[in-house]
Amino acid sequence: MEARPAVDDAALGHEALSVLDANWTGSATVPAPGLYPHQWSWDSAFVTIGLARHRPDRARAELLSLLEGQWETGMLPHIVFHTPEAYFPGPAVWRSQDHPAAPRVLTSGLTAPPLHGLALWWLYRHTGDAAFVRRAFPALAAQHAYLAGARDLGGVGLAAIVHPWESGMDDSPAWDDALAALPEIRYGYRNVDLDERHPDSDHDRYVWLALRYRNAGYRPEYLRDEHPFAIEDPLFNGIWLASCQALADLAPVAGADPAPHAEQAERIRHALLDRLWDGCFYARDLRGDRLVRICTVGGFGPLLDPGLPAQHVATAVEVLESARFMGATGYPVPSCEIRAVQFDRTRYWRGPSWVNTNWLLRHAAAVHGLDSLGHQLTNGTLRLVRQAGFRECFDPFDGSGRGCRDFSWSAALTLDLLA
Ligand code: 9WN
Repeated sequence: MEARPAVDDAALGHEALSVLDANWTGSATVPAPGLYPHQWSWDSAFVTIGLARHRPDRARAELLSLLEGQWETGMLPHIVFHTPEAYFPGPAVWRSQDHPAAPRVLTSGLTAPPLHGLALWWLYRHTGDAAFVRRAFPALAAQHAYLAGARDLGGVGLAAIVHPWESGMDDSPAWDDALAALPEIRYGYRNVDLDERHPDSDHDRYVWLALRYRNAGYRPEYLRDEHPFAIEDPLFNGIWLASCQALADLAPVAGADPAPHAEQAERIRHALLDRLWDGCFYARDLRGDRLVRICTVGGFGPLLDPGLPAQHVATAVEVLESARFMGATGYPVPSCEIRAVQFDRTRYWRGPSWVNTNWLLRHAAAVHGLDSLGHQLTNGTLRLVRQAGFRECFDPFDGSGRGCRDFSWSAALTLDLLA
């Protein structure tokens, strides 16, 4: 485990801001230098949240620059390519410029967890900037309308992800079976970028799925009728619900009607409980028509909902604090339950702890007044970054850093945790 000199709160905050300054390109914050040289959607929402108190101007600019990538359909893409920096899968894969609804800036054709409503709410809470709310609100309402229209593939009020990349938890074991059910694909090349990021994952199928969707013109009808990967994920939908509630709260500031946003949140809550709950929240594979019975950190996403019934909160928190998750590791929160055969403490979303999911759960703890859980999450996360730096993720047992260094959301959310 790497040893770092002891850092006090002020020094840690200062380091976090330096990382974010270094990762700021002049128009957006890249998730990490080198490895992720463009603007990623939910990363930007986390950066907005982290900068809200410290650099509100940059937080606003971050969100606006992401919104430049929004399609006329309302879809907010998972990557916006502001520069020609090499990255795979880049613009040549997505070909957004061929789509009539795409913006001028090049983007991917997939979306990402819709955290932006919550980020806007966070920014308003810390700045009171009503003019900015009025400016950004319509775009986020359109994003939600896109999800409710084009992505409710199960027809019950949840948004389906159509690619593992849309989940933000790319190689989570929750997608293994759905990926294994796809035809075997051999493009006959190895992609250096993807190999470095995920040495053992099934990249050919990832790329095949993306190309199928692109070749179908990114049409919602194709997603509904033909696309072979469609999953209702509790983290994606828990985040969406929180953002719907955020828009309901912000609607009066924006001069809009809160009712449709509050109703959307209700619909998501009922569907989460009806479709994804069975002792904890699981993902549902719409193509295999079954619950994916592996409990991952994503299963705690619905805790972001202040309206989640008390007995569901209590049961989910019991699982979270048990020896399946935080109760067994020295650090919060492993990305997959440790008793699962797929658990691997070294591989991205198959075991390691992440600052962003820790932060989301810490927010959820605050929403439900769970102070001791909130303190554990805050202190455990700060211990990770104090010891190992702003790494992409961390070994949940010994706290050592994994993935890339100087990772933006690790720095941004540390700023928030220190406040
Ligand atoms: C693919 C940028 C992104 C995050 C995701 C994380 C990882 C990319 C990858 O990096 O995804 O989009 O190469 O695996 O899983 O959550 O947004 O930081």
